[in-house]
Amino acid sequence: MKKIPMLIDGEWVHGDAEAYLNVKNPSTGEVIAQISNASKEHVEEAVRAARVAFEREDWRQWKAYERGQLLIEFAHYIRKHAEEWSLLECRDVGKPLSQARADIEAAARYFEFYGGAADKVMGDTIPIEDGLLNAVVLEPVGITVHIVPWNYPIQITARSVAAAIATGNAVIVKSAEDTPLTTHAIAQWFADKLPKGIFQHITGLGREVGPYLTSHPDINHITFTGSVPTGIAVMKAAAENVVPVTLELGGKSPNLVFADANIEQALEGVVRAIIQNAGQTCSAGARLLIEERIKESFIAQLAQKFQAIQVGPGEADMDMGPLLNEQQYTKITALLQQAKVDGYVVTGGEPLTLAGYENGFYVQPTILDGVDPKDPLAQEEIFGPVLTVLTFSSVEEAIALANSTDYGLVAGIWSQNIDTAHYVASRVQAGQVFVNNYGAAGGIQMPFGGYKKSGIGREKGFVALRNYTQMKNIAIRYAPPNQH
Ligand code: TXE
Repeated sequence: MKKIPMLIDGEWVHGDAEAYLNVKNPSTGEVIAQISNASKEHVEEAVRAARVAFEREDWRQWKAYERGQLLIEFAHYIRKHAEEWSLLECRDVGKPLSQARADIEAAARYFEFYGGAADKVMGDTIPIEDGLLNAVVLEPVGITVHIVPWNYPIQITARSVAAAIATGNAVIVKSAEDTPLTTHAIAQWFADKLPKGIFQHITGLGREVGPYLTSHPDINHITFTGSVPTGIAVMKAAAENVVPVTLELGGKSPNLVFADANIEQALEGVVRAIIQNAGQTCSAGARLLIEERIKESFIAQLAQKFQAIQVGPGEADMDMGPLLNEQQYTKITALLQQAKVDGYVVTGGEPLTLAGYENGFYVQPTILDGVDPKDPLAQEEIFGPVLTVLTFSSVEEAIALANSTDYGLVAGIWSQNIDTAHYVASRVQAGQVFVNNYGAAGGIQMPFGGYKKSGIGREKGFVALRNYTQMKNIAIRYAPPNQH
């Protein structure tokens, strides 16, 4: 069995041989690799190495454009190996191959985008008085920790790591226990391109290894994507050492469909927003808010589309793949079972057993209707291909429903009325709002993050570079030379 080593201080390191963790292909249930469960000592060593690497003159001497060039070179490398890397991601996460291909391309674009930005991270000058030059300088924060979830491993690693390296930090990535493969591939590339200790990769159980990292007194920033409870734990650990955090904690994002929408466009958008990656997407459109007077025909057409969705193993590249693991599968099948008993299921609701893939974690794409807006099915992240329908009769009711959860990551608005679209966009509590589309093809350049419990701070786009820099104000007094 292939054993994936960690990258610590420029060395490939295995943990305790007794404590390897299995990595499974969700499509087949097969073990495809094993990873080490890092110890506290591994984490100590990584942080120590990162500090040495960050302080060393050779990293300091890298010019901003040289860091950028390296990231762009990496983007080219990723594209050259796109098919191989797509297969890796497809087997690791279970997602359909073409969705994995899109993730690989997105990762290449993050490295390209932040590579290009590296020498454009500019400070400022502030006019104060004659004889005083006041400069605001942006410096790297130091050691940045990146805790990555399993749903989009390469994209989520790429988006923060690229920004952190572009700005000159030393990076430690902790990949999710289920999905380390593409992060390991990234580590293999950086291993001999960057000074040792500038990029390190740690693997292991989040609940054990995570706190070693997040509570470490010598780290300078944490970027975390995952669940709200774990995000709170990360923030508490960081608070002990006054370490800043960027948190992206998922959502229960609404798609608001008004009667004047282009119905075919809205149907396509609503389906894609919940089916992509089997609904295991932080920004999934998990709630459909539909205007009462078109509800019946819209749901009937939607149900037909759901029934036509082909579910299969990632490599067969159908519309939808399996759930990630047994834990997600058990949680979601139990929830669907109860929804059936409660009479909410419009279509779907069943686990799926596929011939030849009996150990994969498949469920039917599902629509639920009749759920109380306060019910957990309408409030909490399910993280599966399950769409909860809620109904509104006025614009104000639509807005109130959209804002009725603790989350606020993304919202979709489907309307051809310019007033409705603008007004709702201005009232909806979400970090990203899409009108007559959902997702804008990945949105590498767009600030991404949440209102309310969906998180703190923003990733993607230029604004994310700020997460990895700290501001220094330098005031320089000068005078005519003859007065010295
Ligand atoms: O998440 P966790 P899990 C949501 C989704 C899913 C649920 C549970 O609803 O059903 O979370 O998934 C690491 N300190 N999202 O259990 O625990 C862990 O190893 C530091 C939404 O996988 O949040 C992994 O790398 N790190 C989300 C990462 O945190 C810890 C994506 C996420 O794990 C840790 C994933 C700790 N104490 C799940 N415990 C999104 N926003 O897209 C775990 N980890």
